[in-house]
Amino acid sequence: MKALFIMPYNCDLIHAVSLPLGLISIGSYLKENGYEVRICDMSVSHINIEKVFDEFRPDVVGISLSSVKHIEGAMDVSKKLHKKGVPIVWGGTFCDVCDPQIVFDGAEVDYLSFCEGEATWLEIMQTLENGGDLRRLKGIAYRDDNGKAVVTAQREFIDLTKLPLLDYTLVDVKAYSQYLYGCKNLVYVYLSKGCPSKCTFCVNQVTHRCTYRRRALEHFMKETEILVKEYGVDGLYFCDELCFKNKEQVYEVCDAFEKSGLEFFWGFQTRIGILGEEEFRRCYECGCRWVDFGIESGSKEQLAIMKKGIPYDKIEPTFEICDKLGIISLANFIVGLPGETEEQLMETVNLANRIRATQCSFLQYCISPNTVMSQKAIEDGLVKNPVRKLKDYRKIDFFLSRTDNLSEIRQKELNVVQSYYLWNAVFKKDYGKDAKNYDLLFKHVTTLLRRLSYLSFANGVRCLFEFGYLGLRFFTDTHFHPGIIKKYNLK
Ligand code: B12
Repeated sequence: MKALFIMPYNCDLIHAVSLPLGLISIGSYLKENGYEVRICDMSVSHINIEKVFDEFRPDVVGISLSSVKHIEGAMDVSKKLHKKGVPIVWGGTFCDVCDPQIVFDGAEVDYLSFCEGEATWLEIMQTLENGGDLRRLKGIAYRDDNGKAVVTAQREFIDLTKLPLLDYTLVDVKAYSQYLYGCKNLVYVYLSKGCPSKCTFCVNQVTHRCTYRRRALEHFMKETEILVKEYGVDGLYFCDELCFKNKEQVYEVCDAFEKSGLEFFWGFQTRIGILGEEEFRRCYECGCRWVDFGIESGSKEQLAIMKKGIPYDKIEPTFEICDKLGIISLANFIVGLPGETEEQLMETVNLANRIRATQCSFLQYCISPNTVMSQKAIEDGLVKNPVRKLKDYRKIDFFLSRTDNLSEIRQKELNVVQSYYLWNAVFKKDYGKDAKNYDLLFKHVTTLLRRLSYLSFANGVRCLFEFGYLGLRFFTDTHFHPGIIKKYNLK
């Protein structure tokens, strides 16, 4: 029995490259259980997927959609492979939050698989092997005879410590290496899943039901050794939504890194208030060079609405600690929140100006399917153009803001605030002593050049156009709106 997994072409042409960890995890699990697996990542190389299908002759095809940016590619691949007559299954974070009926009405897909894929896939393979009915499986959706979407019972989470090591031979690891923060060969990795917080804008409440689970550190260390020794990896970007739940976990991981004697830099995402100066110092000693914080807003009212739950008085001191230790600190904000006022945006900008973050990033709020915040905005009648068709999901874009502006702030003002900080980040020279000058610019240009090397002519032109369009927008927003810059005191 064979499964072909596909990471579709990504229409976000300037995105970062990331190992398809979800597919590698499912693939490793199936391999361990005796099934044959192939992973094709169309977001990092040019692949004739029909040719691969004809050569490999899989019994089932799985397509991964981690965000709305994969919809276009997934629709295209499904259309090409559906005629081959094997079941097509979509999975990944987008599927966890989408409306299944909209997906079935818009794409040639047979099943949706929700949340974690490992156990579901094992059952898919076993069921197909025994000639059973996939519609009996938990955690999926299928079309009934009238075309109506039917969702089966929810599947329990698995014990992550029981999963096998990630089998990196399933992909070409080199294709995912990135230049970033002084690393020449950085890749994304993960040690945990989920986050116990209940932030109303986040999909975590659906995807991980506010649970937090960790993988076996021993497994993670073995994988790290393989990545460093066999693939020359020199940087690890933890893509965990919450890398450390408490201080103990920091020391546990740092001790393991130190004991391993392996050399690499690393960085992670955390919440304000979990780690103090001692923990950040220990992290730095063990190679940590950057930390990503979700601050979201400077307005206490907005933070309360979104149930962010971070101690406001610890925001500034935390960035000071990072600055003192030489850790690159990234502060992420969301602007254009439902009902957000100009005064609240000013509070956010003031906070961004006060903290000593290496980089501040402002994303524009977009309706995100199945989140508490979006549901409320829909109920409050703020959303004029709700998603009705699969293609509508593609309008969700945190940079180009193609969905309704739900705040009380003019769209132009939101654009200028966003562009201003982004422009400054990209053209920022100094990213600390361990990083390169103009580190972010370097990263974007190298990613773009690499993408151009394998894109088709049409997509290459589209990629350049999109890159140019965004660059021009950020430039004009930043240089031709002195009134807005003065009004919000952008620095
Ligand atoms: C790495 C990452 C990226 C990478 C790309 C990942 C990839 N290869 O596609 C980069 C940096 C490019 C990225 C970009 C963006 N991302 Co992102 N990203 C992540 C991140 C941090 C980790 C994903 C991961 O590898 N997890 C670990 C693996 C093991 O889990 P997994 O991927 O979920 O896979 C499991 C299941 O989903 C399922 N599964 C996965 N694929 C399949 C396929 C099949 C067939 C089946 C059955 C099951 C299945 O089984 C897997 C194993 O259990 C997640 C947050 C998170 N921690 O999950 C956000 C996340 C997926 N990203 C998100 C967003 C919003 C974005 C952006 C749109 C943000 C932006 N700045 O514009 C961009 C989109 C651009 C793009 N190119 O996709 C959101 C998605 C929200 C949503 N509603 O869809 C998330 C959930 C973060 C969040 N909390 O908001 N991202």
